[in-house]
Amino acid sequence: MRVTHASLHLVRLPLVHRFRTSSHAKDHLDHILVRLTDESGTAGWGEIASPTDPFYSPETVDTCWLVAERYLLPSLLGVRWDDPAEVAGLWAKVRGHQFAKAGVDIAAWTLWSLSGGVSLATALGGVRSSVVAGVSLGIEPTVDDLLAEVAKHVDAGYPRVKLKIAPGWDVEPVRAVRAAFPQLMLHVDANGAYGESEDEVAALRALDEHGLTMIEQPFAPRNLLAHAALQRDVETPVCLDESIDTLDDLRTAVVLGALKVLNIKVSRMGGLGPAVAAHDLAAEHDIPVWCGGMHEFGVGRAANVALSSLPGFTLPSDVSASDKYYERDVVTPPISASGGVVEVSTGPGLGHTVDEEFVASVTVRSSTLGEEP
Ligand code: OSB
Ligand code: MG
Repeated sequence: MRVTHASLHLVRLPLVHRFRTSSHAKDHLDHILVRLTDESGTAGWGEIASPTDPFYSPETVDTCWLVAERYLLPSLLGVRWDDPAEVAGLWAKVRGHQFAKAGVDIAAWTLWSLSGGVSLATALGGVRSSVVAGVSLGIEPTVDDLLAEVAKHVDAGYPRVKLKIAPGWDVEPVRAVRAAFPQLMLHVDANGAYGESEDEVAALRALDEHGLTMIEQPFAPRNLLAHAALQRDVETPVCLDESIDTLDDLRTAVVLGALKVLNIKVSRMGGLGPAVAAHDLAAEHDIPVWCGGMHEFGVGRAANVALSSLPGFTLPSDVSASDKYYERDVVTPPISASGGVVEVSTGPGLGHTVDEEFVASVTVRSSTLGEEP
């Protein structure tokens, strides 16, 4: 396979519901869609799902654009490769920039699976025909607003709810949601907002009595020692998200006892190949995994569903239906859920078609490289 032409499309979609985490709030998203074309004219799409600002990771939409245009696409264009697992090796010299790498890597996987007539899920080693989805709920203005949001998604059939927490918005909302939904599979995600002060650690420990499935990323990304210390003190599994960008991070975290559950994000790991490798490594250590999301548009969302069909993804993934976030998605059909379950597409490639006319209508900026096929 040889990619001869590539384009980047900065696409803006409004969110149907404002989303607040411990660090910031947003009401629309700008993601970069990546289109790779081979000699035959077949096109594969990927998505760079970086947030605009460097609050989740050091990357931003602008750094992703720069790195993709200046380093990643030039290292891929015109080069022959047989397997998309090789593609990440083409930019091995580029340190970090996982989100930018992931978007180009996804496009290479979709192009390859589409050309070969197999589904992306099959290409990745998926075994499930459907995956269980959970929802991630932001910080709401009041506990009553949060209870209404939880009720809406439980009524829609989602079996697992994750709540964003931050110091000052933790024990009280969790207690209220637990009281109203005693059986719900519930977990919390702090996006690294907690420090190691006595009060903040006490609040995290106090969550232990609410039967949570996990406490996700309470401390700063590089602070593996604090996660290990908390895990020694609580029964609730500690889950890592922002701490794990590479397989080496995961090996270190395992040795330290800093996690019992792993959130695998395609974006954070730098692509589908590295995400599958993280899944395999976690399985060797009996660590259950689930697929986290970055509010992906349909391209990245379909890739997340495909990845979630691998055997180690035994916990519900953040692969809720497109309509939780967007009125109109960039793919047809959009990703849909029924009773909290998403079907894994069996069609070639993503199994969803990019609606190029709609994409063009919501594109803010674009750029092309290589010869037109
Ligand atoms: O930590 O999982 C996170 C969104 C933006 C930044 C960080 C996170 C999230 C989510 C989104 O929780 C979950 C989803 O895409 O459904
Ligand atoms: Mg998280």
